Amino acid sequence: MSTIGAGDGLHVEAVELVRIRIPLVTPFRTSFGTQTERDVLLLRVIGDGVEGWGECVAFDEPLYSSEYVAGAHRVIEDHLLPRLLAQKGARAEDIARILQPIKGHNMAKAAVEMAWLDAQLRAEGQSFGEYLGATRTAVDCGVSVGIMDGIPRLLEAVSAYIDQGYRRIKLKIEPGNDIEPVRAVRERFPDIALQVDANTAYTLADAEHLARLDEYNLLLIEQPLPEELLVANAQLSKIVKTPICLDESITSAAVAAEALDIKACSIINIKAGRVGGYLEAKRIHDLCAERGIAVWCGGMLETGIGRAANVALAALPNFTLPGDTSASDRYYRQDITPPFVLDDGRLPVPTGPGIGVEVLADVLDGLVTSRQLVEVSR
Ligand code: OSB
Ligand code: MG
Repeated sequence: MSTIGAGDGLHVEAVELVRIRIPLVTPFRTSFGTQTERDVLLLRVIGDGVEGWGECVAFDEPLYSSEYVAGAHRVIEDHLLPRLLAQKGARAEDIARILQPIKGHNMAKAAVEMAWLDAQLRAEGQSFGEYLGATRTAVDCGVSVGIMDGIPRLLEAVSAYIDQGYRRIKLKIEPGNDIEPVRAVRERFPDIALQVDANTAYTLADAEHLARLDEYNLLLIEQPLPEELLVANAQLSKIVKTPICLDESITSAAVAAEALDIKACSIINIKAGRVGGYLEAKRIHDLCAERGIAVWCGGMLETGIGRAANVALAALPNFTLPGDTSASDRYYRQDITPPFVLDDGRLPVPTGPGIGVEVLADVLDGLVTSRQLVEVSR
């Protein structure tokens, strides 16, 4: 291993891996499964008189992508931290390069980079938003609505979110639960900003069926096809008029550039976890801004830790569509940070150093399922 960036970064004394179990306020059903709680891996980096937090967005099962929380935990412990801690004093900006020999595991890498970046920015007194280049003090918020048992319940849920002020509604769809729910929501709410997310549940053979969504004036169709199939998305967008937005498929700025080159999509959902960190997320934002492609900030049912960073990212200028950056109470009765509260359909961008929110130790303690301290030898 080479010695990169030795000396000018954070002097880490210890890293704690904290696992928590936190129940969702309501089950969240997508085309890939139903979530009723989150098993979240948090990283706490301690050094230079500060502590930094990172949140890993991987779920307990590899259903959204191939990563899952126990695997992320292992790869962080066995492969990522040893490489990173061998480079004394790495800066957050060096981490992607240091970890580049490790294939894949973007969510694990993103969690590590986030913790280092939070600690580094706290030590330097700068907020995530300021560091990333935020140009807004609050961000427009949408909400992702799971697949419901029947149209009446769906309309009730959508109506409640609209009453709370959400500026855009996203409906999760799957084969057999697509045209009818969209038609019902559009009929009841003719003017709302509405979009759908299939989480890879269709094939190109469904193109004509998906084209039936064109009459409902949707902002976009998110990830209709399997994640690896960029060319198929390009073909689909010739048949379906509604813009195709990619989520799962976009795993890096390089993949984003290729997807745009072949017109696989015309909008991108950016999730820092999926692309290996907030720095790569910013690169995708910048690339899309140059090419005139709108982006929006996705979500992975984050706690207040990940939410704080997401809201900062969503404050960058080319995040022109409302994000899945919903208020804390859409997910959790009691979050592990002070809650993010919707104000006129927006969330405020934290201004304090680092992610700008503090973890509520008492709440955290009540949710912990395991803690593991990795001490750094000097
Ligand atoms: O595909 O965007 C997705 C939640 C979990 C996994 C994948 C997705 C989602 C959401 C909700 O749609 C995002 C959120 O509100 O955090
Ligand atoms: Mg999605």
